[in-house]
Amino acid sequence: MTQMTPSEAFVETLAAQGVTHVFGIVGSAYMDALDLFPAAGIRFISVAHEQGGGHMADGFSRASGRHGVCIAQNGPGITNFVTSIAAAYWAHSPVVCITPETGSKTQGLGGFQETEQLPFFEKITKYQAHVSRPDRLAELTARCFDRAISERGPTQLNIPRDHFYGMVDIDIPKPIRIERPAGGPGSLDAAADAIAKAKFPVIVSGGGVVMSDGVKECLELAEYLGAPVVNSYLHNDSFPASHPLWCGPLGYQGSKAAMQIIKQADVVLALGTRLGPFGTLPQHGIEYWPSNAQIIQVDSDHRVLGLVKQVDVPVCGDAKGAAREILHRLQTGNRAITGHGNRDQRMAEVKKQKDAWEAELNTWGQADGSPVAPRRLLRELERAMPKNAMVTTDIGNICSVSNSYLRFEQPNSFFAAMSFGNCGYAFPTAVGAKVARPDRPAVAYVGDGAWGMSLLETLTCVRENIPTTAVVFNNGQWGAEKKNQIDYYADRYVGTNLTNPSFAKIAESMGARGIKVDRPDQIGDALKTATSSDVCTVIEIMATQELGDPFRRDALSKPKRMLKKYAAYTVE
Ligand SMILES: Cc1ncc(C[n+]2csc(CCOP(=O)(O)OP(=O)(O)O)c2C)c(N)n1
Ligand SMILES: [Mg+2]
Repeated sequence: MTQMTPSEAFVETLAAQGVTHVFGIVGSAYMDALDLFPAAGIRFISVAHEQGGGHMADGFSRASGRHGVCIAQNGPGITNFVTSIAAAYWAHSPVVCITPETGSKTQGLGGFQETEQLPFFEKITKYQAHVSRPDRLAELTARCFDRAISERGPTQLNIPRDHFYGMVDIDIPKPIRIERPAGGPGSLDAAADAIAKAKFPVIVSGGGVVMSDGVKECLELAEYLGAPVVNSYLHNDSFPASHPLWCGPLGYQGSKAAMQIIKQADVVLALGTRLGPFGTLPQHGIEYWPSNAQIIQVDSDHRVLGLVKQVDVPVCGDAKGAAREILHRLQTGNRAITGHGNRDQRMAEVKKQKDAWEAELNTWGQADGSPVAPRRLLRELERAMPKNAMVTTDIGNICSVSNSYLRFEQPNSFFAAMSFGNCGYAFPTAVGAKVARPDRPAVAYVGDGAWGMSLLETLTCVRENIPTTAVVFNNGQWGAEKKNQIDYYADRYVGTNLTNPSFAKIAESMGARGIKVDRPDQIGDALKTATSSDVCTVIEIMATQELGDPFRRDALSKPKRMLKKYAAYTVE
């Protein structure tokens, strides 16, 4: 045991857990520890808004596979984290949210910046630790880091501010990193049996494949079987897009080829995916989920097995290990592989569906003109995107349509707002990703409405020298929501039109580079300039108001009104 102050114990524990960056806004509540960050080898990245700091921790984690860490002042600094921690929860990001709290001696008296900080995060964290005594600060700090990684999600470390002071005798805990099992041998055998008998096996490659570093294992299994691979919703980086077996992403604005292929499956191997309800809804008018197929679902979290879709073979295991074990069983057991007999037909079908989808994408909404049509600008961006880029996407109509135009060769490249779906996610997440991987371009796709929520983090990029690229789609509307007013509310626009300033000029006045683009032929050059630059760049693309399919056709219906006053508001 060594004698030290709790602040020293805290920063020493962070360092022992491999922490190199912490995102947040300075506050007196933890200044005694913050003072030691530089000496402990930790860079404190000072952000513009704590929500941005939480998203940056998320982006840092998703790009690096390591913890993301954020910290703020008790009370309002902490409540500002709530949205970003909820987003990180649904992105399965191991973010440690450090929440210094009002002093234990005055808790409950209603002093300055006091609020109960644990309830806000109760349903959006995997674990919450409250530091009840200074001599437990190191222990509980370490536990938050261990559990964030092993349970794949955010954890909260709540520290009464007076517990940074005093003197303790402790040992700094060693990090606990568990080896994830591939799954039980019985369920892996059953999975191999079902796959061996499949005439048309299809693999859904999910986020778990990325998180377990299992793309290689997924690819080897797919190649051995000649099984087409579709990405689960918003995990477009879970299989190399140039591979002949790749069919593209399922879900909202996903690939018609992927949908037409999985529709034909008699056995589906859902690898590292919870098969979330939003990500498996019918799209493009295609009911693609093969309800008569046998479904094998592999996930390291037993709670999501069979939760949304009926499954025949649940495997509680790591995606990488399970793919390797299933392949091993197929290669070395006595099972005849039915799918080997018709591999060529399957490959021909994959090629046919992909060619048809590409042909459609090449003509759909590709008009020349100024302002630029959404599908055209997305195709131009896709063509100019550096191969090693990391791309984040926001929630909005154009961002969602981008799902069809974002293809990746390597994992840890695509960080969408996932199922929490908050506007304002993409840009700070790209900033965090850029901090984690300064060697790779980081590009955020953001609608103009969502840009209003997130543009302030341009300040962070300038102040902290983080050369992130934001591509802002200026269509003068909260387009995704306006689409509902068009489809369901007889074009009555309440709150969906936006009057905008020049976002390029705002960027310039913040000290970043601003590029305004209003013709298709300028887009590629602008993106290349931005992504090869060492300053934060905001590309403002003037876009038409054209809108793609709505998000929630499943949840809306034509309005009925009963009161005379509102009779004109009924839509037949
Ligand atoms: C924090 C938050 N507030 C509101 C919404 C509801 N919402 C979903 S999409 C959207 C419109 C997005 O508009 P914009 O960013 O301009 O992109 P566009 O749809 O025009 O491409 C809104 C308001 C949300 N998802 N998140
Ligand atoms: Mg918009």
